[in-house]
This record gives sequence, C-alpha cells and structure tokens, in this order.
Amino acid sequence: MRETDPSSFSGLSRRAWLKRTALAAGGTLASGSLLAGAAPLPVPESSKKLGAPILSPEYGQPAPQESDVVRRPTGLTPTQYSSWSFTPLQDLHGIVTPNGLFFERHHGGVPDIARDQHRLAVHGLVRQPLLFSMDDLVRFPSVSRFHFLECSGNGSAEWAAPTGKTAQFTHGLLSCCEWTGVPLATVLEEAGIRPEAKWLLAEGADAASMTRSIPIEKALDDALLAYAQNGERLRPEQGYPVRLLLPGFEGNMNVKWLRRLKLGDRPFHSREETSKYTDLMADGTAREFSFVMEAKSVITHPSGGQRIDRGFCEISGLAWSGRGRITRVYVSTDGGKSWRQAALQEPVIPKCLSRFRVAWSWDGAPAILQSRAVDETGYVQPSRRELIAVRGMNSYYHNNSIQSWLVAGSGEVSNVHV
Ligand SMILES: Nc1nc2c(c(=O)[nH]1)N[C@H]1C(S)=C(S)[C@@H](COP(=O)(O)O)O[C@H]1N2
Ligand SMILES: [Mo]
Repeated sequence: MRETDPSSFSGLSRRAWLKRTALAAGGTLASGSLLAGAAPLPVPESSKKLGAPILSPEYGQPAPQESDVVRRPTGLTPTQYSSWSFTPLQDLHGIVTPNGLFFERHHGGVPDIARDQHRLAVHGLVRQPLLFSMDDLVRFPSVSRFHFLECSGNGSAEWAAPTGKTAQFTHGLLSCCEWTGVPLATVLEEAGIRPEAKWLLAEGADAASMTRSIPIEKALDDALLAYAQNGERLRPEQGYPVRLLLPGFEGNMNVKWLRRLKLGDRPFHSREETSKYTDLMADGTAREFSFVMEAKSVITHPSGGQRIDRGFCEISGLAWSGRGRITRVYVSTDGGKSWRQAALQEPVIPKCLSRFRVAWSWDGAPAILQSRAVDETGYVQPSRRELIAVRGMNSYYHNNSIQSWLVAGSGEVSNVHV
C-alpha cells in the first residue's frame, strides 16, 4: 500500500515544529506549500521500476546531484604540488567532514606509499631505538576520538580585506573527523624516554620530507599515531598509512606520512630550520611556538555565496577551540550591536567542531551576521579590531577573528569587514 493519508506523514509533524519555531522567532511558516485535502499523492516515477542493484558502485559515492559539493583550490599557488584545497563548509551538516572532502595541504604532493613497506623509526634520546611496520603499530591498543584539524594559514587572506567569497574559502582549511590511532605515549614508552628528552622531531616520507618540532608534553598528553579516519584507513591525502595527530595544535605540526620521530633535548633546527611557523608582530618581532589553535567560529548558513528568503531562517555554524570544549556561542544579526546565545548541538567534544544553531526571522532589511565563540578556559573569540590591536597587520597565521556576513536586501550573502 502506498502512503496516501497525509495526516500520517511525519513531514507534517516536522512542519508543525517548524511553524512553532518560526513563530517563536517572530516569523511565519518557514517553507513548503499546503498539501491539498485528502487527494492521493501521485506515485513517483522512481517507485514504478527497480532501482540500481547493490554494488553499483562497490565503493559508494554521493548522489550525482550533489556534484558541486567538492574541495576547491584557490588557484593562486604557482604549483598544485605545494598547495591547498578547501573543504566546502557551507554545504556540510553536523560536525564530521566526509573523507573525500577533508581539506588538503601538501608541500610536495601526495606520496604513493606501500603500506607493507612503510616503517616508522623512533630514535634519539630513547633507551632503545625502534622500527615499526604498520602491522607492528596497529597491534598496540588503539583509541578513536573526534578532533578538528585546522591549518594555521586558515583565514590568512582575510587580514586586510574580505577576500573569500564563500565559507569554503574564508574558513575551509578546516575539517573534522573521528581519528583512530595508537596513543603516541604508548609507543614512546615502549622505546623508553630518556629524562633529558624534551622535544620530538617528526618527519614525513613525502617529497617535502616535512619536519616539525613537537614539545614532549604534547606527545605524552593526547597525541595519536593516527591510521584511520571516519572508520576507514587514512586517505592518501591525509597521510596514509600513518600521520601524527596533535589535537588542537596547528595543522602543520600534524606530520603526514610519518616515518621518523627523534627525541631531543631542545627544539630541532639546522636542516630543520623550517621546523616551525612564526607570527610577525606589529613591532617587527616574531611570535614563535604559537601551537594551539585559539577559539574560533563561523556561520556556515547563511554564508557567502548563498541567498535567503524572507521569514524563518535557521542560522547555523561551527565553533571550535584547540584548548578544549566550546562552552558558548553568541550570534549577532546586527553587526555585533546585540548578541543572542546559540544552542549547541550535542555532542560537544573538546578540540572538536561543535555545531551551533539559532532561529531567526529575516525581515528583508540588510543584516550583518556574526558569531563569537567562548571556550572552557573562558577565552573569547576576538573581533577583527581586537585581534589587530594585539597582532597588528603583518601576521599571516592564526587569524581567529569574528567573521561577518552581509545579507543584502536581495537576500544575497557576502563577505564583509565591519
Ligand atoms: N609530511 C607532511 N605533513 C604535513 C604537510 C606536508 O606537506 N607534508 N602539511 C602540513 C600542513 S601545513 C597542514 S595544514 C596539514 C594538513 O593536513 P591535511 O592535508 O590532512 O588536511 O598537514 C601537515 N602535515
Ligand atoms: Mo598548514
């Protein structure tokens, strides 16, 4: 029997809910059109014949209609080998980034590494240097945890002028997934950490042989040797077969295609000169060791490039902090003059994206939408002016200031500075 009794559609109760929410926000019915009386619904074409069989394809793909939900490059880098691709945050729901949409940042392309050939060396200030195959590694007890990863260059093009047209380009060097791996502490303890060991050098097996200096406290705290993301082995772009995951730390320290960990008594330099990023301050000095990604947020709907209609509009976005849990997010629809506290979607996980939502009714007048995140340390996400007052205009990395989206009278949304 086909469903013909409209009163039993769960869609109706959803409409009823929407109506209540919309009315609470001072609006009218959010969307949809009235279903005429008790007339039987036509049987859709898709119900008149069999669909595609199983295994078409073997590895499932998104619906073809969703083909514009893809990673995108800026197209501004001289090569595609040392470049970025951005996650389409404006088209995603919840907090998890699908693996195929995880942002990319490679300094020497994506290496093709045979899982059974790959080795991870642990040496330097340890009692016994060790070499692990992937099989050796995954034999250790593992954990699975949800964490975001953000490139510290995320938003770097936004310092001087509103540049990115969409949330993808303003904030898309940001992704989040469930990582599975072996706690780095377990493997270091296996090798035996010498008391003088204070820093680690992590090196990747890519053409960039990317190296980074990692403080031992982080290594022993919550660092993971991650070999899986969202249930499957790492994607090649994310560091297959194993990467370092330093929850809450800037992206570049999360060395992919990890092949070597060397323990030392100080940060590594010499050939590893490039082993950290720094922030140039207004007075010409450089701030170094700015490892943690401070609290930040962005409204993903409505956001740049989208268009909204009058009436009910759910404002929704993402908030995150490298220091722990997001405790509150405030949303403004008047360019920061007044703020309303947003609802935080459960689960709210430390060092993970959190989804926030606020019910709003758009009256058709131009509006400036902003979000401001607060984390469990009490840190409050700064406005652009507040950030510049401290950091000046010479900085490139760590732009965690408040994003403003202008909703024009036409309903078109664009990136603005206020
Ligand atoms: N071996 C290696 N690790 C690397 C990089 C790299 O180029 N080579 N890029 C780093 C930078 S700058 C960032 S932001 C993150 C990006 O991780 P993703 O490509 O999985 O998003 O990886 C880091 N780890
Ligand atoms: Mo990065």
